[in-house]
Amino acid sequence: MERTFIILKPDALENKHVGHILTKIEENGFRIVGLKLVQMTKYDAQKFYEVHKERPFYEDLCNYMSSGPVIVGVLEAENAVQKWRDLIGATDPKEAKEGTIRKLYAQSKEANAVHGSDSEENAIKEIHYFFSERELLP
Ligand code: FUP
Repeated sequence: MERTFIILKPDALENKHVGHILTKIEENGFRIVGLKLVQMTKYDAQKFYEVHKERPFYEDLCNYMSSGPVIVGVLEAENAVQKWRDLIGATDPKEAKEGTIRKLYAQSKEANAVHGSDSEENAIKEIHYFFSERELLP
């Protein structure tokens, strides 16, 4: 079984899409092994998105991700990383396929409802950034 790291972003909470997104997670056979509400500081966001620090959107993205509460979580399934990325759809909701979470609930490339790790290696790093071992189901 593989694990992936997810974030329900500030727009998902603001627009009251949390229940819909959790339903999608359950309907698609993921096991929720960690889930909690977090208010990121700007520093938290800068560290989390450090790989993007040279990109033009980095500053705005870090401000956005620390602008309100988010829900961070850990999901488990076979091929969880790819399975979650398929379910969330393209970064830009205009390009996301019908039925994907971003197509249904995202507002823009920045306020795009959810995050998902892009590799198993990054999933492990991201999980450890937000969760201690005792916060996760075995
Ligand atoms: P994704 O893996 O789909 O979340 O997308 P990326 O890793 O390419 O981008 C990371 C985050 O940067 C996205 F979730 C949203 C943000 N972003 C922007 O704000 N503007 C852009 O043009 C591209 C990405």
